[in-house]
Amino acid sequence: SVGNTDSRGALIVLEGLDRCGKTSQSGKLLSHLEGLGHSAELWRFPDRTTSVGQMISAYLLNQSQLDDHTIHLLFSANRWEKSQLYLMIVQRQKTELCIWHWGGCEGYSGAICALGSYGSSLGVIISLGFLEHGHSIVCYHLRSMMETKLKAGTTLIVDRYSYSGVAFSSAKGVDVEWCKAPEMGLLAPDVVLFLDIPPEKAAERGGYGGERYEHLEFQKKVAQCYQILRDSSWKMAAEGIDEVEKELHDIVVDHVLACKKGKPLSLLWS
Ligand code: Z5A
Repeated sequence: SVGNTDSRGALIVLEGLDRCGKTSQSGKLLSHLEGLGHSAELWRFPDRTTSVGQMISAYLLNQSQLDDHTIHLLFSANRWEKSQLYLMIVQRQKTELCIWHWGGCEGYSGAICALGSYGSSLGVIISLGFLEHGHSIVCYHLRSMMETKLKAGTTLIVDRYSYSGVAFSSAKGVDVEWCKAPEMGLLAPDVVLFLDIPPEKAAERGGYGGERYEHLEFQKKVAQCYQILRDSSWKMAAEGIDEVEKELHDIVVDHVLACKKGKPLSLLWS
């Protein structure tokens, strides 16, 4: 497990085939939790806003070609970059760009960790610390970090996670254990909500767009790979949009309350 057993937010992951309804249900879950007064946020992978995410997006849109192993590692890197905290400091005199990793910046790491949950005020305090030590700061950028958010009490509803990474790459023939390896050490979800619909039915919903994996034959292979990955802890939901919504509400609220009571965080596949 990671850290202590203080109250925290829950890590909720939605998985399934293309068009299974993850995006629709994620939005409904967010409204439901906020309506109950819980702090919650929506995340999705791939996060196409980062530089790694832009490479992934170009690949999915068939604008670039990448080896299957390479794109798998990029999807994984896209999760790692969102799980870590980076502080980017530009030193004016040396015109040098330094990127300090969370905890890896000697002398400041204690302060950074101690202030981990104070959001944007943290950036101001760290900036002042650097100024005191003779640095001239032009700008800083603080990436949100999964663990920090959870420990600050925010529940994260995540549309696709490592299971998509393994299911989609292994459907192309990449070894499952090889696919899991770069995901090890990321935070394990508190619950995986699998929207389980037949690939043929998913294909009928709103039609597929033009992205790389949006083909029925490939989605059938992905469905088989999800069967290998899933375990008894996964919660399955399959029926109409309103029924799925009701089913997920109760499951999610139970997990949010368990995490508020101090369920420890754990790591994926470790
Ligand atoms: N990928 C990967 O290879 N490796 C990785 O590590 C990760 C991802 C993270 C991009 O994902 C691709 O990246 C994805 C996996 C791969 N490729 N595929 N396939 P994305 O997130 O950009 O795309 P997506 O996950 O496939 O999302 P989507 O197309 O937006 O589908 P969705 O979110 O699951 O569905 P939706 O938008 O909520 O609903 C689709 C339609 O169905 C819509 O018209 C709804 O109104 C309707 N709907 C939803 N639920 C229902 C029910 N219950 N009944 C009837 N109709 C419904």
